[in-house]
Amino acid sequence: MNWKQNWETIREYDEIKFDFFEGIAKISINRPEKHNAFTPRTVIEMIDAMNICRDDTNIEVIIFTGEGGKAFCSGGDQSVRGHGGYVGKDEVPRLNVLDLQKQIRSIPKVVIAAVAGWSIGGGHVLHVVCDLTIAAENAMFGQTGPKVGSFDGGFGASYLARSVGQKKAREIWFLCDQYNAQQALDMGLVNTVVPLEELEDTFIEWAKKIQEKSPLAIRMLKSSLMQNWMGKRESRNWQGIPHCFIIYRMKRKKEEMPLWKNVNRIFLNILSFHKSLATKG
Ligand code: 2NE
Repeated sequence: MNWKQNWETIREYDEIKFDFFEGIAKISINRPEKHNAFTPRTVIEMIDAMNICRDDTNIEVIIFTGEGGKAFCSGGDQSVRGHGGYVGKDEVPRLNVLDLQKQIRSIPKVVIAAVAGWSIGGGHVLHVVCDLTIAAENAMFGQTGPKVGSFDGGFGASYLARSVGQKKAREIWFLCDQYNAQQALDMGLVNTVVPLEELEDTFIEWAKKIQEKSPLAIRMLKSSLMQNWMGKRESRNWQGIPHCFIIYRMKRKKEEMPLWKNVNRIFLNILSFHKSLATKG
């Protein structure tokens, strides 16, 4: 499967592609010969690309995908599993895929998984933690961890259960069955299913719809939806730090979209009203 748009390379990597098109960044695992299984290097590269996405104000929406059209990602590369875990070329046994998952959850921009072919094991968890999933008709989903003596007890279990319910999540993990795109749609695992040749058009169309909206409203909503899912203590951290920072920034640097200036002003007025009540009380 070749991409149709004229994507411009943001940075060259060994195991991923990192491209840009009209405000959209595309992070694509580039190991089609292994169904895009990830090694420690792949994860390091994806984390680096995500850091760039966070800081670059030209990047508004992020797409996670895989090269080749036959796999989104088949999880951890089993051929580099050693005694201490997954071992990279630097011989350090670690994978750090949880760091990447946390980054996807916390980045204040929408992350869309565009899934063609296999989304399996740790590759399945990657799409689960993305904000939205667009599946091509050839997509196949499932967990395989228990078959290879592995599991994801973090987002891979708890957030999956939030998405599809406890019974279904247990079925997915305990039976290690595979589900096609329609089954995934029926259980609420993905947002939509499209023909493979329409996958890129669809994720660009969805990204454009998001780009038209207030970035402040979108980032606040992403953060709020996360809090609905997190424990109270963790949630307070999320609520306080990024929101205060955003408001500070908005005060200093006027929001670029004129339409939303008023929304920000109203929001700040409400905050100062609450503050004045607290002072009076
Ligand atoms: C994905 C699946 C079901 C596809 O099957 P099929 O028959 O369409 O393809 P095939 O022939 O199995 O795969 C094509 C090539 O890709 C390699 C295969 O070994 C094969 O290579 P060659 O024989 O042609 O040289 N390949 C595929 N997946 C790979 C992988 N994960 N690591 C290394 N090489 C891989 C089928 O390929 C499959 O079941 N793959 C294994 C899925 C798996 O077990 N993933 C790891 C789960 S654990 C995990 O990801 C994890 C975790 O549990 C916790 C934390 C972090 C990660």
